[in-house]
Amino acid sequence: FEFNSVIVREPSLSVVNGLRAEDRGSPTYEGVKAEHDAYIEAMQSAGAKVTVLPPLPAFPDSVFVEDPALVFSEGAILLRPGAPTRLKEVDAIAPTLHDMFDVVLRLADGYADGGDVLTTARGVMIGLSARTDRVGAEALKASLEKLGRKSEVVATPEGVLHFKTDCSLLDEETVLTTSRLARSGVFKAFRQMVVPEGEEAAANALRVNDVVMVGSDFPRTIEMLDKAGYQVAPLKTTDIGKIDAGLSCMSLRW
Ligand code: CIR
Repeated sequence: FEFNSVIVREPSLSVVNGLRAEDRGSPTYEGVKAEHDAYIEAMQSAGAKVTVLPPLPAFPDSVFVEDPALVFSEGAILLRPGAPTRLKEVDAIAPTLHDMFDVVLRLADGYADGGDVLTTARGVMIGLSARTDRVGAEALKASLEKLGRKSEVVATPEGVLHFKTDCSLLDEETVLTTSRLARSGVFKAFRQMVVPEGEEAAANALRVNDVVMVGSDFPRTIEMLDKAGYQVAPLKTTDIGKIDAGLSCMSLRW
């Protein structure tokens, strides 16, 4: 969770057509843009240098820059997002990553979304989901090995978009998780804080340096983290939430 650098991409007007599992109404462009602007500011206040890429109107979900690539201080990996409308986002971000990293690997086969990948001090967790298949997860494991990172393939609860939809890292030994993901036992080696019932979407929080960014629609989670001594920065996620996104989705961090 210690990061110097962050990449984000401006939302395009087409973000209102972003993918969603269930229609709870479309976000507005202005709403997403305001949430994105506040996110950039929060990243800067947390001490990260933010590179802002231009909008891509042909890709409504391209503001969720976390999914087409994975980045580490030792190199980047271009992924293969599992949603057909998102696959070509990879080609759009590749030149930026080639400029910024000496080592850029490319996922060989299958499908994998960055939203399914949780990096912890104990290793990288790759969640299987509707977007990340077994072939993609194994190919990613091999790419991670080339970067000197060990990883394990784990399950994502049924019906949950991404592994990280339901969890985030709070510190080296602590994860914030939903109870459904905690029940699967994947976090046995960690201290777990479970989000209150009804605030499942708060589990996609984001620790950047000393700050834990949390959706401002989740007061009980904010209170729980605050009481536990974390420095919490509430950020509005109401509009991006309508297209199944949370705080980690909007950046690549290293
Ligand atoms: C999608 O379905 O791909 C987007 N509407 C939401 C992506 C969220 N990304 C993430 O959790 N990393």
